[in-house]
Amino acid sequence: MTATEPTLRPAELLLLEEIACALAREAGDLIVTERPEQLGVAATKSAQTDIVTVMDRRSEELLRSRLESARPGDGLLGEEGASRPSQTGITWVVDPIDGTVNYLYDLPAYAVSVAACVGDVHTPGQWRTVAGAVMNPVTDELFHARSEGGAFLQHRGRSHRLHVTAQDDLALSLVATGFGYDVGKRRQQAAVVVDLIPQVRDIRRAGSAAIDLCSVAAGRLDGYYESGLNPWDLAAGWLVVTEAGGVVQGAGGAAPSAELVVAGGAAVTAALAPLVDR
Ligand code: LIP
Repeated sequence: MTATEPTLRPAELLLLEEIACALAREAGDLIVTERPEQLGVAATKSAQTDIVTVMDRRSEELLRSRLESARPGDGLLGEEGASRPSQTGITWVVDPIDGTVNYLYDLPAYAVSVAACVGDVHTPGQWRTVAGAVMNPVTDELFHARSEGGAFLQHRGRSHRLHVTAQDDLALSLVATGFGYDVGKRRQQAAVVVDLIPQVRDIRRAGSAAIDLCSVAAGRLDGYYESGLNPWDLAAGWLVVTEAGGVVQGAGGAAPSAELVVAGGAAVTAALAPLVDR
C-alpha cells in the first residue's frame, strides 16, 4: 500500500536531500574503512557473476537502521532485500554499493546511492525521485540534488553546480553504457554497441549506473544508456541529471525503467534513443 503523493515544501525537500547526503557519506565511509583485506563473494543472485559481498549487506543494514530512526513512517526499497511500505508517501530507494563487481576487484568506480522517492516505486512510470545523493567514497565525490534545487558535486570541501554538456552532435559524443548479468541479454546489448560505436566519439563502460548518470550531470559524458537496470541503480542519478539540465527517459520516450534508460543533454538523448531503443 502506498500513500498518495505528498505535497513537499522546499524545507522538506532540503531536509530529505541533507539526509540522503549524510547517509550516502556515512555508508561510503563504511565500505572503504571496513573493507576486509580478503574480500570475497558472500552470495550470488541472478547469475554466478551477479554477486553480493558482506559489505553490500552491512551498508544496506546501516542505511535501513538510520532511516528507520530518522524517518520511521517512510518506506524503503533496497537492492539487498530491505523493504518497508510507506505511510508518508515517501519511499527511500537505496543501492548500498552500486558497482559491486568493481568493489570486489577494488576498482575505484563504485558508489552508495540514496534516493527519496514519491509514488509507487515497484511500478515503472509510477514514481519519481524528489531528493537524492550518490557518494563515490574513493574519489570523495558526493553528487546530490533535490527537486527544483539544482544538482551539485561536493569534493574536497568545495561545492560545484553541475550542468550537462551542450553537445548536439552524436558523432562527437562520448557515450557510456553497461551490460547485464544474463548471457543472452549481454549478447543483445553487445549487438547494440556494434551498431552504435561507428556513430559516436567513443564508448565508456564504468560499471556503475549511478556513477555513469552523475558523470552525465557533471559533463564528463555526453550521454548514457542501459537496459536491465533496477530502481536502486538509477533513482538518485536520475534526479541529478535532470537537475543539471539533462533529460532521462525510457523506452519509447516513457519514464526510465528496467526496459531502458537513456540520459544526456536534450539533443544527444534525442539522437541516441532511437539507436538503442530495441
Ligand atoms: C550494476 C549497475 C551497472 C550494470 C551492472 C550492475 P550493481 O549494479 O550499476 O550499470 O552495468 O551490470 O547492474 O549490481 O553493481 O548494483
